[in-house]
Amino acid sequence: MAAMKPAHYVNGVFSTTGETFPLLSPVDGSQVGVVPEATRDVVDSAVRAARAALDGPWGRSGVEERCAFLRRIADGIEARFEEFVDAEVADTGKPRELAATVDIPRAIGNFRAYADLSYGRPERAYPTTVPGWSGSGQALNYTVRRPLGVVAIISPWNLPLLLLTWKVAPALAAGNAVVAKPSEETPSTATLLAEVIDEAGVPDGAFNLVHGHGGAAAGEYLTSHAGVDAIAFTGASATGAAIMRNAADHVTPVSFELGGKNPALVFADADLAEAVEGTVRSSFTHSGQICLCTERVYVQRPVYDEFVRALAERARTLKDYGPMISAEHRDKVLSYYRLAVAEGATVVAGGGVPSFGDARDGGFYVEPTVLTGLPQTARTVREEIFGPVCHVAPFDDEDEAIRLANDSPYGLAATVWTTDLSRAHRVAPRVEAGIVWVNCWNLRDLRTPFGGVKASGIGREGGEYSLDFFSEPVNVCVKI
Ligand code: NAD
Ligand code: 6OD
Repeated sequence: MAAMKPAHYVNGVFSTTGETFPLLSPVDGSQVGVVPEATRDVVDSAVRAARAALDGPWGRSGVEERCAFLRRIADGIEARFEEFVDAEVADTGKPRELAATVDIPRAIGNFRAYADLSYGRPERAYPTTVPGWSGSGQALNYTVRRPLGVVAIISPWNLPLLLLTWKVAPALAAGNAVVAKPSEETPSTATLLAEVIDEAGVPDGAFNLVHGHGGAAAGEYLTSHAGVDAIAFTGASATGAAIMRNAADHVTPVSFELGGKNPALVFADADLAEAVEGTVRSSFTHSGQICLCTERVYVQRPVYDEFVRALAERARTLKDYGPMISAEHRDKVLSYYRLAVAEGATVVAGGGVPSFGDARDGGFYVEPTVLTGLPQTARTVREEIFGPVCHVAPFDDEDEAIRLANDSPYGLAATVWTTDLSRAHRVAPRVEAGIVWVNCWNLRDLRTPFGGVKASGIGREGGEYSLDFFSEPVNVCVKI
């Protein structure tokens, strides 16, 4: 595998100066590259480059031109598709099929979707008459949207390019200048993206990329910078809280996509085989390292035993799964496996570290795990683990199912499994979550609102919701 060469990209120039840290493969723990750590000066120069871009050709660009850039970026990623897949797999260890069918195609899709959505976006006009006003008393009010300015984008390691471009595409479409910082664990596809953006001819400074750690490092330098006009962040809820404290000093607006402890509600009338397969996908895809993954499963009592048996059997047969992102994250997940047992859980599948008998034994793997028997108050049931694990508990009726689903500090996503259409429509709106899937999971339409309630986030992304966040309306009133 070619060594990964992450680099900063500031004002159209790539650089790797200064201190570095090693990039490890989660598959076998080997070093696959070195990452430059951005100093406060590097971050500052990126913010200044972004500000200057707003005063230059980028700031004067029209939506047609920006949409053309977005399409060129999508084409550029497509042209280097295999390279992007290789880089995403090297950084995350995720199965190649996942990167090739989800991560990289969605990154391309994000740029194409926002090219379409922002080009077709209407502005509003209001013909106004105010009786008694001097003269005609008539005016034309029209509302135009202008970019926020310099936008900081901070992204996590689990879907590196997908989640970075999910923000970069609408931010650029709306005319902002961007300073992005990807996770320190997954810098490679972000660097390739900078290359593609450079090749697409996007004016210098419109997109800048800095690498490095979060707290007391590049992430914090960026989100506390007085020159940043807005922050779009995806990551853990605790990190969101820290960023918000820094943002408060400059009253910087934030859009937050944060953690989850997502419930699945399986009713006795569900197609059980479908519900089991759906839960296998929703709990174990990318080894549970997707914010939308199910970690709490509530099953109606008549089918509870059968569901647990079938889910555990499927969990035991899973073979081609990827590792945790790092040794530190593996240790965190394993500490929850131990905590669950200490809290009184029955481990019906997994619960440990797999043995492969090959190089993967040096990697950061944990077994897909199914737990039962814990009270709703257990930390294992309340805290986000972000690994391939779910806890299954029984319920008796609809009201109890909804009460259990909502008894959480989080509210990102939920799934409801039922063949009763009326029940689906009754239950879904009562679940405290930003996204509720009925008889499916993670089926995405990029125009729909995406985000969480409670500790799972602030605001919505997707479609016009992202374009709204990345711009602000200005009303002009012309007396006629
Ligand atoms: P994280 O919060 O540790 O890190 C995310 C990013 O924030 C990284 O780039 C990191 O360097 C940076 N960061 C960390 N501390 C910072 C600080 N003090 N100031 C500024 N930046 C800082 O999250 P993670 O471990 O990379 O990702 C996993 C978490 O992200 C989980 O909680 C998961 O649920 C959440 N997540 C949520 C969504 C969503 O859409 N709601 C999507 C993906 C991941
Ligand atoms: O599909 C998306 O648009 C999205 N934001 C997914 C987030 C997944 C979290 O890990």
